[in-house]
Amino acid sequence: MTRRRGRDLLHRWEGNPAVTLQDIPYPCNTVFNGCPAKMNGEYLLLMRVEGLRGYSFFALARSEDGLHFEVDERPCMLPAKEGPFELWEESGIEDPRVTFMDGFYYILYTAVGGHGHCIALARTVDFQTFERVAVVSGPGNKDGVLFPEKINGLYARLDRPIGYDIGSIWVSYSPDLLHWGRSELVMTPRARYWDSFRIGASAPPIRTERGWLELYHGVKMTSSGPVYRLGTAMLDIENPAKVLGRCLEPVLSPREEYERVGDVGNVVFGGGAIVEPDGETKVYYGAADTSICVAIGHIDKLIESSFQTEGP
Ligand code: BMA
Repeated sequence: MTRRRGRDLLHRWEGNPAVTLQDIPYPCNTVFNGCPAKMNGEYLLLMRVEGLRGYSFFALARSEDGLHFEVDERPCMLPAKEGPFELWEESGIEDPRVTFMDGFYYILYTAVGGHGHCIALARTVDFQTFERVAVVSGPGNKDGVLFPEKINGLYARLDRPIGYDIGSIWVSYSPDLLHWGRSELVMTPRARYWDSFRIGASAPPIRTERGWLELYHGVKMTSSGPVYRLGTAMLDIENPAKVLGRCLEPVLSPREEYERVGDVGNVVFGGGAIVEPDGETKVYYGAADTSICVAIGHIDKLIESSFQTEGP
């Protein structure tokens, strides 16, 4: 008997979408994507929301089970209206990615200013007040994710500079989180594949016994526009520029109506994951730039997917 394969390795939560515009207690345009964190046993989701004035800011949702969320009464972080960050954030802040390290929740996010997209770093201990640390890239860079520990004595991040119009994933290092360098190429788009047009890190890297598991987004350009999917790669623990494995097949593709249709259709845009003690992994993703959804898999299967070699 032929084995019938699942449509995707990750299984959608049947209650999807988890957060939509209707869940936001104030007027706004849309909900894009979010990154999860756990604090004192509570699940938090730091979300990119677009307000009526057309720029994005961050809002916080809370949950006891990581599935049913309630959104706080007010946005938690707005674009800076004064000081050195004002210029960098004049058109909004986007795509926050949270990493817990040394007692702080660090947030790499995209600062959208008059000169383009830059990566900025903020930190918080309570998700109520956020301290801006620094703008940590020049314009033309985004999709920054911080590793949860130092590598060979240095902080490390993945990011996505655009060179010759090609978006690839790079790694950079820093002694103090402020000064970054020693940049190396990690992965490029692959001609013809689901990730042929552009790629970027989606979730902060997850330490596993086989290496750093990276959930990344890949874009394929079609005659009716881009399709955003989610895939896996495995990076060497000591040297993340070394790719040990990379999926051939995405682990999540836009198939449901809420992923196909919305402000930007055909988008599943990963934001982060929570690995539970039993290995169950909840992946949070933006669907069609209109809601935030949850897809669930086992960490072992995700690891396995990053070493996939079979398939025509
Ligand atoms: C990226 C970001 C995301 C968005 C995605 C798909 O560049 O702007 O927030 O979900 O595009 O439109």
